[in-house]
Amino acid sequence: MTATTTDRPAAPPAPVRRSTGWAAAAGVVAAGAGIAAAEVVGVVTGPGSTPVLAVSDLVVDLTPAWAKDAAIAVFGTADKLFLLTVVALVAAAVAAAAGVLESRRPGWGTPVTALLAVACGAAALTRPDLGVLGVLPAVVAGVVGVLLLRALLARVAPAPAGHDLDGTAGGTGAVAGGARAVAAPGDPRRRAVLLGGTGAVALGTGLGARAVSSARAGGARSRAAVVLPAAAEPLPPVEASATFDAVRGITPFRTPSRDFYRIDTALVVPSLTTADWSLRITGLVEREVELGWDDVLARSLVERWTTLSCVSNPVGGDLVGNALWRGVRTADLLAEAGPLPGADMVLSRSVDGWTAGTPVEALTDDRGSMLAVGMDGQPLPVEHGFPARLVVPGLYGYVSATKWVVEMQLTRFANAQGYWTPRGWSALGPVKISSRIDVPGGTVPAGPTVVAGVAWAMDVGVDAVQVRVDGGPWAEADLSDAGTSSTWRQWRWEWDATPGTHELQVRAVDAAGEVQPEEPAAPAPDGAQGYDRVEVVVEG
Ligand SMILES: Nc1nc2c(c(=O)[nH]1)N[C@H]1C(S)=C(S)[C@@H](COP(=O)(O)O)O[C@H]1N2
Ligand SMILES: [Mo]
Repeated sequence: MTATTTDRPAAPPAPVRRSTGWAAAAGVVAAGAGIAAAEVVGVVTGPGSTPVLAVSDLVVDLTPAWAKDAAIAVFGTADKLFLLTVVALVAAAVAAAAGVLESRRPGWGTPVTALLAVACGAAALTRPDLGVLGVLPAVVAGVVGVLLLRALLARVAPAPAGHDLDGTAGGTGAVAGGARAVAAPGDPRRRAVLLGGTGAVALGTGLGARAVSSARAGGARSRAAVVLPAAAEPLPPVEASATFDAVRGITPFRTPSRDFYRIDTALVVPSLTTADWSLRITGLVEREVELGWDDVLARSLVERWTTLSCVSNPVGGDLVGNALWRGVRTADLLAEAGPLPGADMVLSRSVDGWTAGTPVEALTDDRGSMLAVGMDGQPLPVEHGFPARLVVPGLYGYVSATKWVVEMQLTRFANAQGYWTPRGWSALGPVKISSRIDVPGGTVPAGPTVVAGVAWAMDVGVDAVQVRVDGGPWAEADLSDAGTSSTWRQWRWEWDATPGTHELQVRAVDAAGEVQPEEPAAPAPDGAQGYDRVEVVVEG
């Protein structure tokens, strides 16, 4: 719209350039209105079926490992917002081009818009959780987009020359009440009001439809109604004195649910109700099993502290959390179905189509893998998988921790792959031994200084944590009592800090005597490795 202001008052304005800006703006507004109309349809067909989300979801699926890694490295858990912004900008650019094209070659913008709509519809069809009706929003977006593009262009950037190109703002409160109110296409203010008004109505409609969609989504309401039965043998609470939580700045032993990292490919969190949900155990089994919510709660529930971590977590990163999970042992569930001898993988599937390939052994041995329904005594938060997810101690989330899980298919690694494997991540993902320095950081006064953090060596357990200053000898840190072989352990070490700049390093040793390797490795393809290093400035 800035293109409307006359840049050189002395020279007569160039008609083509002036209408180009309006045409582009009309294209963007028309596409926006189409997308908003699609959001309204999406209230019925599902929030994931609308063009913005269907396309973004597809982009997520097509994103290679390095790009995912880079996005997480730069944006952390704001990577989704980044993606949606990019998709919106690209869409706006294409829509602007369609507007300009249509204004110069009337009729040509239609096939471009239609093609875009078809592409959005096709994207929706690739979504595993949408049926054929999922294309409906794209169709509506296409129709609304084309009709509105023509209608708007006729008013703001009519093709033939010879219009009043006078740029004076003559609008005398002629707020666009309809096409007639803006009959003078030459008046920039009226054009702006028409486009701005239409855009605002579209934005309001789109956001309103989104709000209705999320209000209708039953997950949160269903979760509020859940009463979780206690575990058969509830764990005693972890005493504060068993932790190092009192150390200022240390990671608490238990990660509060609201602080628990969230990683998934879902742009709209699947919102399941316990009534909608069921889990099927299929594939290489003696008998298929299907369990509803009540069936799960009727079984004996176990409780276990488990530290969950993401393969994308860099050394020293925070894509790791520790919670008390409650659920049904996967070993028991699988036994009900009777895995056939050839099966070595469970391909677990989320309601949104995401999959993880987990060794059958990890789900049946005694490490405590479960179909979790509770986190820290509450039903799972919706974004952490309500009503049910898998939790497998010792494996990164991408090969095990399926949220909103609805199927466990017994299969073979030779025949199937989880979601991330064809995208460049290892088929197997045991969690690497790791340690992290939480405090101190930055600048500290000289003298006694607490160095502290967390370390984990999943399934084996942390036996020792060692710290060194400026590459000197390793010193033994104290370990907190809280923790098991399937959780992290907090550690602390008293350092007599001397003035100057120092580098602290940490490493863990597991109960089998394995020392955390120093050689650095990037997260892809199977997890980061190396020592966490922190530079500290000590003031004298
Ligand atoms: N349905 C679904 N489940 C998923 C994922 C996903 O993308 N979709 N991501 C996995 C990954 S990579 C990780 S690290 C964990 C993270 O679990 P959280 O978000 O509860 O911390 O979830 C796993 N489960
Ligand atoms: Mo992950």
